[in-house]
Amino acid sequence: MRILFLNGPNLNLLGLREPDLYGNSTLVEIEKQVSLKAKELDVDVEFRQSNSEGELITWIQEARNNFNGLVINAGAYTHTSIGIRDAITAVKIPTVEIHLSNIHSREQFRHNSMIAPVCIGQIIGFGGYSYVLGLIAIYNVIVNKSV
Ligand code: CA2
Repeated sequence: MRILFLNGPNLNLLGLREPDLYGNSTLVEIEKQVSLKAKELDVDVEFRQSNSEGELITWIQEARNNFNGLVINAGAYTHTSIGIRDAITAVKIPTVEIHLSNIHSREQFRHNSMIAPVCIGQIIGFGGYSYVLGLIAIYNVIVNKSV
């Protein structure tokens, strides 16, 4: 099983700025935690980050032939991007939306997710552990689908 983790804008700054909001862990440290769980589950994981909406859309399109599932923290594009939503719809691979913070306890403009309706579900508010939970969630969806 192959799972693609996508990260949107500014998530490359994790652990380096705004630790009160997003914690002290860098994206690389979070990825290490995910990789440990992935090994346990015998899953291959790949991590990518981009500040560009178009690049994220291209990666989602390409995932169709190469991955069984997608876990995405689209960052600020979560709240604005019809393009990312349309790409997820088009590829038809199971997708889990994740966030470090609880977007519902923050500013009003973060409450709406453009991509939520086309994802299986959301995991939000657990800091870096949202990524590990995202892996467990997508794994369960794919395994249960194939039984
Ligand atoms: O809570 C999340 O995971 C978010 O996707 C993070 C996004 C935010 O726009 C979403 O509303 C919720 C922001 C990511 C920016 O990350 C930074 C990390 C360190 C310093 C500055 C930004």
